[in-house]
Amino acid sequence: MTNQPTPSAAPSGHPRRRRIARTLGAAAIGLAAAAAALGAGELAAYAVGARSAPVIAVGSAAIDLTPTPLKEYAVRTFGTHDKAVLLGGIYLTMALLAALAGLLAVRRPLAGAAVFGAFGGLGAWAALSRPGAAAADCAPSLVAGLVGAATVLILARLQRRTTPAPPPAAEEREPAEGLEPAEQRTTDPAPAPAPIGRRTVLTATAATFATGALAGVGGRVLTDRRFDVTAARDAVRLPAPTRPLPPLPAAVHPNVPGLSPFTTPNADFYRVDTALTLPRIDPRDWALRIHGLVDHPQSITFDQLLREPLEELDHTLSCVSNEVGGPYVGTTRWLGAALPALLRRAGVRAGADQLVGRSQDGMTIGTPLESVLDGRRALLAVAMNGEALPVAHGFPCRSVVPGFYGYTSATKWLVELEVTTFAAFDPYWVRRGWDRTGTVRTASRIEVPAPFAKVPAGDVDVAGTAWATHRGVAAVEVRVDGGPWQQADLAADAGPDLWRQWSYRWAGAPPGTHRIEVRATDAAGAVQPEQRAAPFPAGATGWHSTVVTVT
Ligand SMILES: Nc1nc2c(c(=O)[nH]1)N[C@H]1C(S)=C(S)[C@@H](COP(=O)(O)O)O[C@H]1N2
Ligand SMILES: [Mo]
Repeated sequence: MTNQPTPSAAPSGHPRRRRIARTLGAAAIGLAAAAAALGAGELAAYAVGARSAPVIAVGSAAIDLTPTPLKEYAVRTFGTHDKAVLLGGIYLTMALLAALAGLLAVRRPLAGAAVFGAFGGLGAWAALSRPGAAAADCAPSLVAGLVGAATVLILARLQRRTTPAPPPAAEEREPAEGLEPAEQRTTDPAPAPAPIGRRTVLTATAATFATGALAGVGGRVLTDRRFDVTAARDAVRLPAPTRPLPPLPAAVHPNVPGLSPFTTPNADFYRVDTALTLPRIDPRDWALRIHGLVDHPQSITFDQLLREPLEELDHTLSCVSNEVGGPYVGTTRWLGAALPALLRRAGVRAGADQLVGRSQDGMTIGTPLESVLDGRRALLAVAMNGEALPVAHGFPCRSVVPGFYGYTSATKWLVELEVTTFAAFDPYWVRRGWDRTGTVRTASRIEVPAPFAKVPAGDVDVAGTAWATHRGVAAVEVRVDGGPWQQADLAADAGPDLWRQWSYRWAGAPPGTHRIEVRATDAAGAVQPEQRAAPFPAGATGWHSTVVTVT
């Protein structure tokens, strides 16, 4: 059969090129409708709140539903970029589905619209499934679904009017041939509207896409601005601690170039959490509820918290997901109110054995209550390194309990403390199979020389950090090429809640490729085991090693 180009529409007489152009046009219609949908969703989120935006809601639900092994893989592979990778994946998937919905829509407009409706429904469900969600949170997704469906209907209708039913080429239309006349009758009631130029449709599609993208970016910017707490954070006047600590002695750091500083600058402190958008809490709206198995439930405002006696605590926080030699550990000087004093004021009842922290975004973190009350310096922290907590690290208040990984002790954006039992409640990570106690395992890492570094033969400085939080580090040993273990020089000990930095002079290093290994011994005398264990379910074990080339 021969192809008969229509007078105005075809970019060229060639059937294959015309078909490609139509296909691309249809896909573009889907993408434009998706952009319009997301733009509308972001604008609606301005009214409701950042985490109700469709992509954020779906992404947050995806994080919670991701099986633990996949989550571990993501953290291991993408590190702190895991959230960007997730969002990129969601946008890409949506773009593909939207393009397919566009292809569907030019043949069956209602089916294409239904895809967008389903998207909106999924987003609404995701938004409502978030902990503490309000009914209004589903609005941005519903708006997005409606706008997407309407847009794809309008654009698909325009597209169908560009070619007044050209006699289809056999290979082009065969499967749909039987349907075509019926369908055209239902959607294009006679008399058929005047045909319009292909260019018009293209322009409308591009304009829709641009408007949607602009609304999306603009909506996000406006929402960020509306819920911004930078000014409120800047306005926080931190009281002087009633128990100030002296500055750390310089001797805690073995002055080896390339070794990380003893105290981690706030900007470099690792961040691990499930928050796709940071909770932004104005301290004037914040209150901490202490309840559960207590005689006198409490509610404390931020001003009241700042009027409590504030203590300083130098402490090394680490993440259970940290691999051997990994970066998810940092040392900071916290400022905060003593957590045990507040719990005692509330009157902890007999039988309670778990303290559960709840964050504004619904995270739950459980700590053994006995440990919180055993005399260690557990804090409700309001500042790190002399600054109000950065928003990413829990502003305005988080808990800190030395000796535990972050996932069992360090609730950021803390709004609730519940005194309960392990039998009664499994917190977020425990429900996902992680160890319910989360005691920090002894760890040590080589930082200098860097992995695969080339160093000149002779004396080589090796240095790193080791931590066994709340037990303390008693010794660090280093060996080269599986030789005898040698004692490293430990820098000054600033306390058991802190990491300890160390150095070792490798005298007369000979040319060649060498493997350096490290292991630490905690203050109880337990030597770090050689056996490798993955972070799941209770923290990584094994010796860190690094390979260097001596030239
Ligand atoms: N609200 C909230 N608090 C949280 C988390 C979280 O996902 N949400 N993650 C925990 C984990 S796993 C760790 S390791 C620490 C990390 O704290 P940081 O990001 O300030 O380093 O926060 C803990 N507190
Ligand atoms: Mo963590």
